[in-house]
Amino acid sequence: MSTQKVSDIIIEVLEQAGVQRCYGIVGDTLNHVTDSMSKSKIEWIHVRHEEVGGFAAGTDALLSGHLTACAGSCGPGSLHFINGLYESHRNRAPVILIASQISTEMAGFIDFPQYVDFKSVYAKNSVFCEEITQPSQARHIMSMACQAALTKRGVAVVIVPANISEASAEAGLPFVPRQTHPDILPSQFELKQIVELISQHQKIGIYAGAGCEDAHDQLVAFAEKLKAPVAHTSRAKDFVEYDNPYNMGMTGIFGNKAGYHTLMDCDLLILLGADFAWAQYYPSHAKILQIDIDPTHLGRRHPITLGAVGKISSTLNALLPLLETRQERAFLDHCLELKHHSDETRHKEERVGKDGLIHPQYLVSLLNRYADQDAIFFGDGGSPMVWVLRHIDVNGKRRTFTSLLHGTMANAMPQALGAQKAFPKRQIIALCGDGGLAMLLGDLLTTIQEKLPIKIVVFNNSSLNFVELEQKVEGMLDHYTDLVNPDFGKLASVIGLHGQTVTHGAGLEQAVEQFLKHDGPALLDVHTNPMELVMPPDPNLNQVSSTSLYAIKALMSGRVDDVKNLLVNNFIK
Ligand SMILES: Cc1ncc(C[n+]2csc(CCOP(=O)(O)OP(=O)(O)O)c2C)c(N)n1
Ligand SMILES: [Mg+2]
Repeated sequence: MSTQKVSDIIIEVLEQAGVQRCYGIVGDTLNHVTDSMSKSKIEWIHVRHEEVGGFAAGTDALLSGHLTACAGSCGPGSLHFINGLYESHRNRAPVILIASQISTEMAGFIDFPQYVDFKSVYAKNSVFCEEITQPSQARHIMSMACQAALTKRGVAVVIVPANISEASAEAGLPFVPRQTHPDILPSQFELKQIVELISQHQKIGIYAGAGCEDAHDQLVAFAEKLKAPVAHTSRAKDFVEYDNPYNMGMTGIFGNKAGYHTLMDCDLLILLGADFAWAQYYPSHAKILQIDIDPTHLGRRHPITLGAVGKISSTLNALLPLLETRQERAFLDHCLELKHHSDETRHKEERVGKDGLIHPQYLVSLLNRYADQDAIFFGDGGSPMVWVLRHIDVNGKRRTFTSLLHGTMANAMPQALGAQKAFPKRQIIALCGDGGLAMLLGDLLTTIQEKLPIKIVVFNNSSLNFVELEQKVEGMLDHYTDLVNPDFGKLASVIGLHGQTVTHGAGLEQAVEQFLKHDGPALLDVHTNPMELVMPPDPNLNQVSSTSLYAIKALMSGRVDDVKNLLVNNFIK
């Protein structure tokens, strides 16, 4: 009977499932797998920290549409992926981790060095998590892992002990990973119920989520028929914001008044593929209709009146012919007026401050102006994500990514690496916090080694600013948020990137323009104003009075200038 080495089977199944790239760091327990991979078409991307590989693989998978792999050595090696893979899993990216393990005769045996129980680490953060304990299981387990990642959309983990990967397996049943693309629609009865509920309401608000990917035209036609304002979640920005006269932007703490009132003042709220978590931003009096591809999402964030399961584009296609075109647009016009005011305020913020002070909004408006029309932007958890969502305009080709489901720091540069791998010719821009970039700084070296010409902008505010501002808004004095930074521009130059540091608003426009044109990896370190509050759309009295409380405490401890700057920058405009 013919036999095949398990490591060769692993790589063969990965190729059958469409894997083109694998991110990781080698190690002894992984050697047979990497040896087999080196003879395949799969490209190995050598990162400096596995967490970076976990972030990069997820973005690569989401942008390329292909299953993407990570692989690590036993113990600390495969453990290090955890935060990047948490992010990727939450973003529903099809990724497979080959977590190599110490040989089975030692595994789990009285705390053998480097043994980590990967099942207990990854089981809850994956769509599949199994160990190959017999060579004969390899093809079956690998096929089901790839299939789960592709169809359930998330991270699959296969644990492979070193002695298993080098063993030979007899040819067994020819399992292969399968992927299908079913169209899912509510039943005819449910469609009728939806139409009836819509017909009973006048002030309709639409809240569009990431489920609206591929549904832009249907969504605009739906809003047009109902004369309904459309608010969107952060993850739906790229699919909803452009060419849409009904777009109101976002609600929630990063949103604006138009988005907020679209949800709060309607009498029927229609959730389309939206799973926004914050209950305080849902209306208390309105009826809620929810359509989502995932049945478990129905009513999980807020009680609803009616729910249906369906792909948003197909469901809207089915609903559109059943709906009358409305003429009444008072609610829409009110929201449009609010949107107009929010846009004006937004543009007013995009300026150089007194004495050349660089407002982060100004920096992002320049990136917005000079970036390519199909650029891909990444914002670090922290304040950069807010500026990306508010000040980058999309157009159907640009993409924006922020970490809002996992809410992690340090995602932007690693995710940009993965995006540049998926799209070598597109302009990839990472907007990084000074705290975020420093967290995974070692992988700046990956831009050189892997020849990835990403553009990195550092929002250098010498602080963990998002948290500092949270502390102030809660009326506390800020603690433990200071950062003592190097000159990031010089640091980048030393390791081989194009690096520049800008401290004054006067030279910023030219610097941004040239930096974006640079042919190779580049880093622009920009000293930005640390006193920029991220105000929610309807700041309630509580927050304003808490900020005043901070002001009183800061004054009492002699921090007069801090208070003055905070007031001037945020309240006296
Ligand atoms: C891995 C991780 N650690 C800590 C936090 C808590 N946190 C959220 S934002 C933030 C500050 C980010 O600072 P920086 O990257 O400098 O960006 P800034 O807000 O200053 O622009 C912190 C500490 C987190 N979200 N993720
Ligand atoms: Mg910072």
